[in-house]
Amino acid sequence: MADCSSRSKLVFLFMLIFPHFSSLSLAQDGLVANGDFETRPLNGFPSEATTDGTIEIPSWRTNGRVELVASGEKVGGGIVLVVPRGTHAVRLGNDAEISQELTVEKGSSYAVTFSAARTCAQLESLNVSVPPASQTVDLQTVYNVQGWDPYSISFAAAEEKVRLSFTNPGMEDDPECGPIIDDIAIKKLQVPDKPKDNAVVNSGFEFGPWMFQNVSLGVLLPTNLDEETSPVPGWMVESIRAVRYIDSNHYAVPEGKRAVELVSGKEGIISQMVETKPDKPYSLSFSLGHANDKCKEPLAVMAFAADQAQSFHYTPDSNSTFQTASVNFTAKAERTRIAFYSVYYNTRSDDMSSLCGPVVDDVRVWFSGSSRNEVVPVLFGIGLIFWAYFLVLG
Ligand SMILES: *[C@@H]1O[C@H](CO)[C@@H](O)[C@H](O)[C@H]1NC(C)=O
Ligand SMILES: *[C@@H]1O[C@H](CO)[C@@H](O)[C@H](O)[C@H]1NC(C)=O
Ligand SMILES: *[C@@H]1O[C@H](CO)[C@@H](O)[C@H](O)[C@H]1NC(C)=O
Ligand SMILES: *[C@@H]1O[C@H](CO)[C@@H](O)[C@H](O)[C@H]1NC(C)=O
Ligand SMILES: [Ca+2]
Repeated sequence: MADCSSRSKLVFLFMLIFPHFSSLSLAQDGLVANGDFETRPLNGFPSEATTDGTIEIPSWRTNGRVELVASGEKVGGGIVLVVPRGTHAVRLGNDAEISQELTVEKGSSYAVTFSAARTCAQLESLNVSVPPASQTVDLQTVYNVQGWDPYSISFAAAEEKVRLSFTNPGMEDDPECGPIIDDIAIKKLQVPDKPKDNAVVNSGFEFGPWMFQNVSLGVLLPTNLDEETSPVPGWMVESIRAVRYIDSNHYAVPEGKRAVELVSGKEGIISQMVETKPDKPYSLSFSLGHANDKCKEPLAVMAFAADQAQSFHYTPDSNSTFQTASVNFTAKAERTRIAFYSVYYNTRSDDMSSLCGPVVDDVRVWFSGSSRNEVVPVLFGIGLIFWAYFLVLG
């Protein structure tokens, strides 16, 4: 009897604790479960050829032709598969999908970082979705001579449990074609404070997606027109091609630990809508730098603020990797668009094919009118209050 009741107490306790357990196991920043596809399936990796049966990929749900591939493997046309990191990755055939459920904080925004490579077809793309949101990431442009790149997209968590899925929407003739993905990581995005003396949010690009310490390729930010959910809060990528988010571990960064490198010429535009007062004078300033990635000069950016557009060539002082540039403008509305693109299409001087470009960081917009007009009425007001005070006392 005593045994039985203590057991039911235990079960009851367990039931009390368990819901807490599940809400506690929030997705941590970094790789998702088996996000690098290096966890050995129960019946071995396909390359070990121990069985003919279908291979389950631990922690992932699959649909359609999803294959675990190993580095050095070849596909139809003799193309050697590129595996971003480690030994294994997955390849998605036509319409194939992999997905994983994540426990997240409802209402928060998250960035998803993943590495992707296209195989044989030119027009490969990936549909990354966290319902109800989805985004198609174009893999046509190979930004890097290594043949793969990390990308980041973001989503706002509508529920506590969300399903992150990657689909190949392609319909290629060759079933052996289809994108390869690897290193899937997540990071909860913090909302940057609004600085008092600067209208630009996340002005130094310090808030952004997960970056792997030992990956030197930065993270590409593809088209993102939704300023509310951006992997780099506050900033939008308005163009069809990407800009690169870079870190100070591997690149020269003008301020802090992060910045953006404009790698897509006029087709890679990063922008922000900043709060302004109509008809008031403002200044926009920013750091224009070289990423120290063997990018072949000349480097130049076009900077936009309201109706002003001005290009700046990178000509730093001898010892510096960046300089400061500024544009004066008059705001026309409550919100003013500031934007940057690279004037040139640059490549690295060592491999002549990896895309690179000027670095932008530390972007500031401030009211530049004479402050006297603002201060005098305030002082005058304070004076009046003093007068009234003495009059009442007297
Ligand atoms: C991407 O996938 C999601 C979920 O599978 C789907 O709802 C959405 O329509 C797809 N988007 C595109 C552009 O194919
Ligand atoms: C990157 O670092 C992790 C741990 O810090 C290590 O397990 C992994 O092998 C490294 N990858 C490469 C390509 O160096
Ligand atoms: C550049 O750096 C060197 C060594 O750090 C220093 O001696 C030199 O004065 C610097 N030149 C300028 C123009 O700052
Ligand atoms: C911008 O305006 C300020 C005065 O508000 C002036 O000192 C500065 O030289 C101007 N800068 C440019 C680049 O015109
Ligand atoms: Ca920075």
